[in-house]
Amino acid sequence: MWFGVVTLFPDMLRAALAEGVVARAVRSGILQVELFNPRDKATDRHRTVDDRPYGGGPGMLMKVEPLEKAIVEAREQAPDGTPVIYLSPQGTTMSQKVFREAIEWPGVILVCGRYEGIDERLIQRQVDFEWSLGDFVLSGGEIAALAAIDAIGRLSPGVLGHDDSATEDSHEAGLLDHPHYTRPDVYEDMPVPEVLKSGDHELIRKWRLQQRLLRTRERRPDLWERYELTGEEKKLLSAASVAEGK
Ligand code: 9D3
Repeated sequence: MWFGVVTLFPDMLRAALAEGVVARAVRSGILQVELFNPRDKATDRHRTVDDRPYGGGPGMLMKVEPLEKAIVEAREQAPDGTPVIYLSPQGTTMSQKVFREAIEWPGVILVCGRYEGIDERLIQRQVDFEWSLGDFVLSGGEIAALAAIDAIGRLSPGVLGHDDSATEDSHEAGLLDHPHYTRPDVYEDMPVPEVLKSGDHELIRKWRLQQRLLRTRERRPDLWERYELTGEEKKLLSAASVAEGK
């Protein structure tokens, strides 16, 4: 998978991509990340990359010409058919579903905005999709681009150790993860649930599944609404209510 990132802060991406499972995949060549800085395309003495908004108001926009030149250079180097994504608060919220579609693409060009954003005509001319990280305010698109590279990268074949650790991820199943425990057996008076030490793998599987169902119902009504319960899962939930005396 090929990633091109258009950013005024390439060092932010270099730093984040220097460590972890995705970094290893970049070093081994499974993933490729190329950085394109609009500042390198600025032609004036101060290498200006911002400009004032028509209509006034506080804040600046990214200057059009250097930004478009950087996007065009990324397009030229990208594999044919690579879409351009603008990271923006107005975009589709990123999700495992969005990323599952993206791994079918030959690559992605991620355009990071700074200041108040980019000129609407550049979106019309150059952008195929807009993606958001969620409903909160960031200072720019770099952190969102890193989130996309990490999430898409780890879905790419060969990036994770064993083949299906990505499809076993909790969000793939539509349920949250169960709780996890490691040593010591008793920590600050808090014991590990007995079932996890029973050695009964079927009982452990059932307990974990039950925990995932209870946590999803409690914490994520949005996921719960869409979730289709199997017969076994209905049984595990009613068993939990009985245990609670409800
Ligand atoms: C005047 C209102 N603006 C600032 C409070 C709106 C605004 C402009 C630019 C808000 C954020 C940004 C920069 N954000 C991003 O580039 C961004 C982002 C985000 O802020 N939240 C969630 N996902 C993303 S993806 C890119």
